[in-house]
Amino acid sequence: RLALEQMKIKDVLQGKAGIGGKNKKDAGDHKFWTTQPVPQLGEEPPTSDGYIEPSKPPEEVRQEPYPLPKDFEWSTIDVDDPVQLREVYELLSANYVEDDDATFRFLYSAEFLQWALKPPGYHKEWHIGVRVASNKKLVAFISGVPLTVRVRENTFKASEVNFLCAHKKLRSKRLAPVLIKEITRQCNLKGVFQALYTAGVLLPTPISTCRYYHRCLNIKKLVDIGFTIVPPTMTMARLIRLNKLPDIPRLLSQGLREMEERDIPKVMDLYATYTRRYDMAHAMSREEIKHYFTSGGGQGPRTEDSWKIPREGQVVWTYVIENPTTHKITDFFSFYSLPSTVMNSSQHDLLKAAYLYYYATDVAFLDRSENDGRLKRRLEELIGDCLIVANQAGFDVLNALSMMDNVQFLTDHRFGKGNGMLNFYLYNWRTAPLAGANPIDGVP
Ligand code: MYA
Repeated sequence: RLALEQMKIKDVLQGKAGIGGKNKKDAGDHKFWTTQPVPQLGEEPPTSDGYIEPSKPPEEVRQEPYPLPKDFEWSTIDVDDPVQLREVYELLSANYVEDDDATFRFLYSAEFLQWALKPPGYHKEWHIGVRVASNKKLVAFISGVPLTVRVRENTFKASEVNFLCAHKKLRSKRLAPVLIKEITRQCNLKGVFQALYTAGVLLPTPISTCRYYHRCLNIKKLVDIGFTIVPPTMTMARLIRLNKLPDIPRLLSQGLREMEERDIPKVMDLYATYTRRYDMAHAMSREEIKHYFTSGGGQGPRTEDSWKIPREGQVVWTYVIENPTTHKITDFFSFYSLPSTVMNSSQHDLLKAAYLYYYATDVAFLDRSENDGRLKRRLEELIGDCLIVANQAGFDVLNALSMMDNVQFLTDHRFGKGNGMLNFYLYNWRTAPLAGANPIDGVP
């Protein structure tokens, strides 16, 4: 454990650039963000929750798109058109988030983009591109998708903003503020006045900051590409042995299997009850449960041993535990695939990363007296199988954030501390900083 903690684990993910040093600006330096309805840096935490600016009636929302620098034009992207989806894929694969020393860059697959951009109720107007007027080349993008979010005791409609990207040749030209204003306008036109988003950079003002943790699976490859190192006190062989996982999930006999459509109502109940533990959660409808847990590329027929069969283009993996006697769904876990391009390795060009997504267990609903230690043990069992499945599916690493109940199993399952941080933000909503269910390392 100690050795693992001493390893240098690369910062990969939306964690990207850390929040420290070079990203830090004084509050007054944020020419754009000081004009926006967000809590400003250094402000006292609010004593009550609520919007910052009131919603407007539709006729008061600006009707014309914001002006772009000359030579550029707006373009609504139709992600159902394979040509346009490919354009977004290509823009992001060459220009999206990189780690601090430009070793890894996210490589969202076309299947992932479809999954992320087309949840139930999505609006095509919230998939916004910028093209060069003369040759129509796509050079910038921003997206929003609708969701219902609960923050403490308030539940409201919002937009989750993601995939903000400007071509490398168009950086530092104040294009990002125009993209953000345009997505805001498009959300407002649909009656949505709140948003949530995450970023590695420090902006005014995070409601929470999480750290990335990484569980190495394919040790040799991760060492080869500089994602991690063999600590001086160890050998490669020993490191591989220490991180070796069983081939077969342990919970098969308890009813572990891939989630199927018939499980949707039960998973929905379990998800809804479990996420009440948290101060902030995505309130998911039945259709959203179906979308986020059972769709995305590569979904196929479920068979008894389908956990062994890698499916081309699969985005999300969800497993349930169905009690063989009562047929109750007692637990589930999920993860999604988000590879990164390895930029300067002669041996490998792709880091196959899985990201821990949602999980829940009904052990959490036991009385506190009965629960003692059981929740931690159950989560360890579930995530243990999650690691086995991810490893069998060919992933090199499983990433997780210091959020939800993750601190209960990160250390025991040999997750190493990454240097990436992810800041969570709310637009036009005030709330005191969220402590998360379990603070870790002094990071809320
Ligand atoms: S996070 C992922 C962001 N993408 C990347 O990191 C990909 C690689 N980088 C780039 O493509 C560019 O560097 C981007 C900035 C496009 C990010 N979030 O145009 P500029 C502010 C918010 O000259 P550039 C994600 O997708 C910056 O502080 N603001 O800068 C979630 C400065 O403002 P201020 C950012 O580097 C996105 C201004 O932009 C970010 O050429 C959520 C400079 O503009 C950032 N990640 O381009 C967006 N980076 O002077 C907010 C820089 O004030 C959504 N800036 O400091 C808000 C909710 C909207 C909807 C509301 C509905 C009601």
